[in-house]
Amino acid sequence: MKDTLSVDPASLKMLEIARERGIETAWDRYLAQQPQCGFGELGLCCRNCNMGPCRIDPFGDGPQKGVCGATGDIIVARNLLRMIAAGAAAHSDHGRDVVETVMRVATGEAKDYAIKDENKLKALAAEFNINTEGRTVKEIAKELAEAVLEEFGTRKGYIQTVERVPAKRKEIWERLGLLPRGIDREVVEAMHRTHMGVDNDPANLILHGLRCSISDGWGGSLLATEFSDVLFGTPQPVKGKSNLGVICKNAVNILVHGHEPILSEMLVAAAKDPELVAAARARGADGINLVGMCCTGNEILMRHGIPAAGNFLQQELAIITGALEAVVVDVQCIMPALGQLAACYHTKFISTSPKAKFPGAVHVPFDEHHALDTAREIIRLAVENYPNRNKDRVFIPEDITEYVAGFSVEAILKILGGTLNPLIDAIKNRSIRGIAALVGCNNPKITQDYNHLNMVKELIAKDVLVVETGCAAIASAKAGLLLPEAAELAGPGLAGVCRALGIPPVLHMGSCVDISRILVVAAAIAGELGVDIADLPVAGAAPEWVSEKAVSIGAYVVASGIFTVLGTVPAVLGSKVVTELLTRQAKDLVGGYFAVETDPFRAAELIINHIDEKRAALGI
Ligand code: SF4
Ligand code: MSK
Repeated sequence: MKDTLSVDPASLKMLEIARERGIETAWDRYLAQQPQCGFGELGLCCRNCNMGPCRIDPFGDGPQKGVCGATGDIIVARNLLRMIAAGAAAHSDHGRDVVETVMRVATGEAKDYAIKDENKLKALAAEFNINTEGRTVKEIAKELAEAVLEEFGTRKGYIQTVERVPAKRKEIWERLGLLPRGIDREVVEAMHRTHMGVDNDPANLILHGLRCSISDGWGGSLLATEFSDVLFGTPQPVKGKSNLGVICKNAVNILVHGHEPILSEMLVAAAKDPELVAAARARGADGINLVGMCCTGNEILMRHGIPAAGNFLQQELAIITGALEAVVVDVQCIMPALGQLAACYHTKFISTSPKAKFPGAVHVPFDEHHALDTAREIIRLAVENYPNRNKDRVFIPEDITEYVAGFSVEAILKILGGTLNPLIDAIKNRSIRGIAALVGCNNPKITQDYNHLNMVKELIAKDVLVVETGCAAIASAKAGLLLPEAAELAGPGLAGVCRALGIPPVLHMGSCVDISRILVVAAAIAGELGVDIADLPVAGAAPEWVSEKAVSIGAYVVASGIFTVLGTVPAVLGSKVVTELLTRQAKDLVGGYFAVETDPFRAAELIINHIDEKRAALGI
């Protein structure tokens, strides 16, 4: 659907305001980039050394080799591996930061944080063979954090958390040499292999890409999720509100954007500080209103029901409301355009991570040693900025939709009465036809939220339970699909299950790194049935994906045996060899494989056909 930029009414209103005020957004910059580089679109350009840049003519009339002799197949495979490595690095470095915070809690250096989920801490300790008997929580946390930090460069063969996969899956990975030997190691090796003159076999490059991605999905991301739960509590169902209408006309509005809950959790605490609330009131505001964006938004909505102002393409639109006193960011998916845009308003754009500085940002270094004090300082900057708001330039769309989020694995188990059996029975008796995981971003190449929402509606109407994370989940929140009442849109089987359990037909399972929660559920169902993950009536989709993290996610989901449909085209079509590998041969190798389908209705059909095939093979 190309005749409108978004199906989100709030976004459309804000785009109109942007147009009236002559403010550019990602959509304008996307248009200004047209036509985008055809070589880049096909993955056929290389600048991995200074004999280049080189490009391969896809029509066969021009050069077919780079200066070093690399063919299009080699270049496409190397570029894809580098994308996977970058995505895996982003997730896993996020994971490391959370584990390091747990370590600092254990050593008393991060006094503002505490271990909130001791049960999960102990369960993880048992997984890592750490004795918990007669030991304090801090002693256990310290030894566990040490053991887990070792996973990033482990020398013991392969990472511990791979043991969570069903035996059949592990055998496949063992046979293909895909067991990750260390989270950092696979990323480093990806960069080594793609250096000029190292790995020049497309299949060998792609196989390493799968291994590198597994080190993310079953390693760095999984650890990010588990340790966030240990520190901040494991999410349970929580109600909240979404879309740009959550920005309040009369409050000090602070938008928190990025990914790591280490910062956002402290901002949640600091925003309640009575002294700061009083300071806000003294300046004429009703109070302090913290709202989230993208995956930081997901982290705090999952644990606290903090409103989600929007998904990826709404970060600029939130500033254009003219009602944000501050945008506070840490890492990932933060457009560098925000600094210049914030300068058009009174909005302070505050960066906090030493890893992520931005033009036009005020940098307030955030570290775990003085977390709450720094969070207070940030909130104070926003409060003091409130009188600078130009009320004549405020436009806040009224769109607000309620949601229920917080479906961690533990929450799902609790709803089901402690075991997955009711879910498995519902799958067996076809009340639930299968499960589809829809994840990922928004992309200005397609109408915002259109692919997400249409896929979700098609799937639930056909009794497919949808689980979501990231910006996909926020799209559903804004459309009212995360409410139990959305069962009305589901097929009779799924609707019946939703009504019996009081759940929505679309379960919000968290942020990008929380796709590990989906993998854990899939592995547990496979384990219960005594089959491999690839045998399950389960599929994945990234209908509007953007980031390199999404490339790593797609790779580890496929490597885990799950068929995955991409809604925007990856830069691999310049290589028949790589395209065939990903869309056909991967099925024989790892069970999972990719399809690219930009039409959400056809994409849903592909998923339903796949689910039906798997059901038939299982005899259910
Ligand atoms: Fe060109 Fe080869 Fe250097 Fe890439 S590695 S820029 S293809 S010479
Ligand atoms: S924030 S990776 S735009 S989902 Fe996780 Fe959204 Fe995609 Fe970023």
